[in-house]
Amino acid sequence: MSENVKSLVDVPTEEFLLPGHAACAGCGSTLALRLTLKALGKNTIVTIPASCVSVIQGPFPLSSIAVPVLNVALPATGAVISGMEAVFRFRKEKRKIVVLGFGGDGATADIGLQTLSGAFERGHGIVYVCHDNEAYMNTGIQRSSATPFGAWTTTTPIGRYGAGKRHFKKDMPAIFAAHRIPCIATASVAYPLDLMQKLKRAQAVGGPAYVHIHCPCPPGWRFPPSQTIKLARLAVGTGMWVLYEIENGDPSTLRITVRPSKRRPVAEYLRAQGRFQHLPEREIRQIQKFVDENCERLGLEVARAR
Ligand SMILES: Cc1ncc(C[n+]2csc(CCOP(=O)(O)OP(=O)(O)O)c2C)c(N)n1
Repeated sequence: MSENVKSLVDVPTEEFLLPGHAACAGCGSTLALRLTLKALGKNTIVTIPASCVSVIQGPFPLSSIAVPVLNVALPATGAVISGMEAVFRFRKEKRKIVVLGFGGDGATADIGLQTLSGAFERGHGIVYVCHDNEAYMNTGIQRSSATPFGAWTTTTPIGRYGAGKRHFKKDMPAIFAAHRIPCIATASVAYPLDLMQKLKRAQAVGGPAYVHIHCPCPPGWRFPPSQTIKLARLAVGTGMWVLYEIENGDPSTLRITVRPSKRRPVAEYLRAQGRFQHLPEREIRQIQKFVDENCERLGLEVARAR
């Protein structure tokens, strides 16, 4: 299998997420899992905290995941994968086993942040993927700290008791950059080659690696299942989600990997989803300003299409 996934011919043909899983149609997280396992290969052990993915994999003893899987409590992933990696190291394991954590944004940005921060600080040889569908989807669309500003969720309602989420999305890659781990990357299910390339690199660095994948969710974001890739691409095309990688948390190494030729207005992305339908123009402008500033900070200085 090629170490690089630069073109379609390099894509591994082996599948480790098999048909018959229990995901919703158009689920971005499922695609992220499929591509992640494809890139990391058969010597992967995946640890999954409570999330949509722990349901998607199927009920015990049946599973659609064709590598060893460990289901753990929502806050525990960082601690579990640290321990697993330490045992392999202690035993001088000869096989190159990839110790993978695969958690949602709730598990990563909120409930499991402490154990993950500890794992990164101790420098374990782990790969952690956040499949970010921007809310606690498995329990019925509650807001997480990764939910974007303005989004409707069941805990950020619209109407008498609210106007959608009032806080901006927490910047997880920046938080982990402050841990100075060797490899941090953002990815999108709309750019599978870029995504797999980043996972290959995450696997190769040997130290902690963090890959944050943007994963549209049709029922949670309120859009038709056929539009998942279109929306994921629009997130990148508007600058709502920027694809980059960074080494050792050093800002001078930050490299944008997918650069839209012209950045589309964020309104195009927001208007395509039911969760943002209530937003007044004033708040769309507020989001545009936030996105413009973030793009500038990351060095994505492409002209905006009008
Ligand atoms: C400590 C703890 N709090 C709450 C729950 C209930 N719970 C199970 S899955 C889940 C949602 C997790 O959300 P996220 O990590 O974003 O993954 P997603 O469901 O979106 O895939 C919650 C809140 C739990 N299992 N453990």
